Amino acid sequence: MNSLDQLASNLISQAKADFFSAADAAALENAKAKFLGKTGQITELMKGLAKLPPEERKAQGAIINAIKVQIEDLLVERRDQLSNAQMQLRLNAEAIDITLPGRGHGVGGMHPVMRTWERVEEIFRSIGFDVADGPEIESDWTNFTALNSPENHPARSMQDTFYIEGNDNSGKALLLRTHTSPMQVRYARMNSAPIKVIAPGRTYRVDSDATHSPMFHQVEGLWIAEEISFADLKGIYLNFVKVFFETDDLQVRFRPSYFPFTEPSAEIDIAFGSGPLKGRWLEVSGAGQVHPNVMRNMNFDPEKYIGFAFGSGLERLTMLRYGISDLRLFYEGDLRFLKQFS
Ligand code: 2NL
Repeated sequence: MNSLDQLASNLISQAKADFFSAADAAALENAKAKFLGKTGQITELMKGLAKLPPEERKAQGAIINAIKVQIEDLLVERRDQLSNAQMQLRLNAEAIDITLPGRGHGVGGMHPVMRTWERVEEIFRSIGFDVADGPEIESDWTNFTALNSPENHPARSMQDTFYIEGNDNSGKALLLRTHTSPMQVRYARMNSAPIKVIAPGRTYRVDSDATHSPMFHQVEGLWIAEEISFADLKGIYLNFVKVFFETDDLQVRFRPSYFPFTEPSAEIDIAFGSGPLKGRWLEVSGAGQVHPNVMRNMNFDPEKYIGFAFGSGLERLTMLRYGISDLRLFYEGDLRFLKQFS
């Protein structure tokens, strides 16, 4: 064996020992530098070729190159080994037990206020009322003017109503509806008598405390016909609360009140004959005979037709039905509360 062959076999066994004792990728790269780096042994041998006479250079060059290729192969082999080991560690650490049962999908439930909304629709549909749905962004005219709200009424102020920046196509102010009455105005203007409609939906007012939310739900009812009276309205409302609260042991009373859109106006109170709220008069709705100005704005002749209207808060009805004492529970999204209704 000549000296170069000896050197070759030494270098290769040394590289093999160094590479395979390197514990990780960083140690392996250090070991690599010893042989293949700028000042590594192979590189030094290559440099030495320049000093040789041309006839020896070719043969020696080929041998050094062969050593280099073998060392590079060893390097690649160890790199693969280390990265496979690394991968195996990760796979073990991140192992998942595919025999475990799935987590499943939680069953969603309906929000208690939505339950009330659906119940109210169902009850009024069952006695021939239509259900109207419409925009939450309304014009000042349908929300206030058509409903006989005086131009300087406090409800119209920025303090009480959410106004939308900018105007509609005809330059009129836009706002978030403060009640669902504007939908009834739209409905009445599009239909002819007799009219029996409810308008449930979201409404908005600048108001936020323990008993007021800036967004709340309302249901309004409108009944326009030729020969109807407060007695008919009372009958319909009594039927509604009896079905809604699932009891016949219930009284209804109308108490004089004031609204700009009705004349005369009343508050509707109910009293349960049994249960935790027994004997207490509870306000559940505002109501009244639709004001002649409002009848005209809905294109009905107030001399020919009579209109009755009422408005109730869906949150209020829900609280009474389930015995909920704090309005804020509806908007907090706390599952401990919500799950009780699903
Ligand atoms: C309340 C008061 C009320 C109405 C709503 C109404 C609708 C039209 C015409 C006339 Cl289109 N009136 N709605 C009437 C009286 C009272 O609600 O405090 N609700 C919670």
